[in-house]
Amino acid sequence: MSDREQLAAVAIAYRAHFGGDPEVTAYAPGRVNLLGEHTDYNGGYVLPMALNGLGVAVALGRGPAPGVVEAYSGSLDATETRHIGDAAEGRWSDYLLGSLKAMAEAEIRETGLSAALMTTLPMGAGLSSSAALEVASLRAAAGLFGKPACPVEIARMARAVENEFVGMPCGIMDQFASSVGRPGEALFLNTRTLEHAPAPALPAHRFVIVHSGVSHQLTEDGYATRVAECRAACDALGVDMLSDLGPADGTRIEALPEPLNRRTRHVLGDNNRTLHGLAALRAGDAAEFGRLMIDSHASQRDDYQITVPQTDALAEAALALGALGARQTGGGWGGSVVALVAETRVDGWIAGISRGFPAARVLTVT
Ligand code: GAF
Repeated sequence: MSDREQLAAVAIAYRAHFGGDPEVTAYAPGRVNLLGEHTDYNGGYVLPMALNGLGVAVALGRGPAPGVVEAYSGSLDATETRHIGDAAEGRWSDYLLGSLKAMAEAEIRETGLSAALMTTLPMGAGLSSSAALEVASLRAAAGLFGKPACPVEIARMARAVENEFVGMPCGIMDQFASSVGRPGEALFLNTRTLEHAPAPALPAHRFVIVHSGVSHQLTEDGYATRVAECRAACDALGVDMLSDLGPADGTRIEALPEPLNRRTRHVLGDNNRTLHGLAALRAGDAAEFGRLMIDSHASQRDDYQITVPQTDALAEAALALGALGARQTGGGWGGSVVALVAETRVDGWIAGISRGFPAARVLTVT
């Protein structure tokens, strides 16, 4: 579905549920991350790409009552009624409530808000469905109340919603890619300075995204444990962020206790791979980019320990079927694998994956 079709669909869902037209609609895309996993909360580099046709649309109108946010998901056909004073409760409407409140708390207290959402992003696919919901909600609320909506500022606000309201200690990659990225174009981002630049596509090659069928849930413990391990490694090494470390620190890193040595090795390795990946994209070197993806998957599996047997098997089969590179993408513990495939081989490659992995689903080719 195009952005325009998703906006039309959410307006229809709003009308069907609330009985009138929305005052405003907004859309934000999901993302696939091509290189640089778990580097963002360590002040490192990332290389995500906002997705074409996979995202979240939000429709808003005033009412039903002061202080109330009535949230309707047209995708789930479910309603959740929330109050402005509510804390996060582990529900899908947390992302909506937190974002609307961040942009327009005073206005919600005065008039309340009716919100509908429609998503084409499967939850738990590692493609940033929550960031897209936050960014779309912030854009919609900014539009409704005539507030500024600078994309970098929206990304910062969305991350704050996730960190402070939802309670998920993520970095800024997902929200930045959703708010600032252009669908279909890779975006190189320095998460420490927020300097960013679009990266060129690889001629005659495509990225294919395959959902492994194992849905991850980042609010579970694993992600926060990795963030805490990185913090512990920083404390042990006397640095603010792992990206402060350089080649001269190799011996000190290897002397860290398990698993802090592995975690640090992964973060610094993926950080370097992201820089090299940018150079490979700029040079049009698909083979090199593929090698970096392969190394990144191995590092996620062996050092960061965030892959699952299904994504390991998919990444391996992807290569056996002729992909130049393949890796698990996103927060980890399942979700999607992204593979780099020569354009002429994409159809056969997809057929091979579909035969070998009935539980997997090809979500998009970009
Ligand atoms: C999740 C987080 F939300 C991101 O901030 C990032 O850390 C990613 O996992 C791993 O690279 O998507």
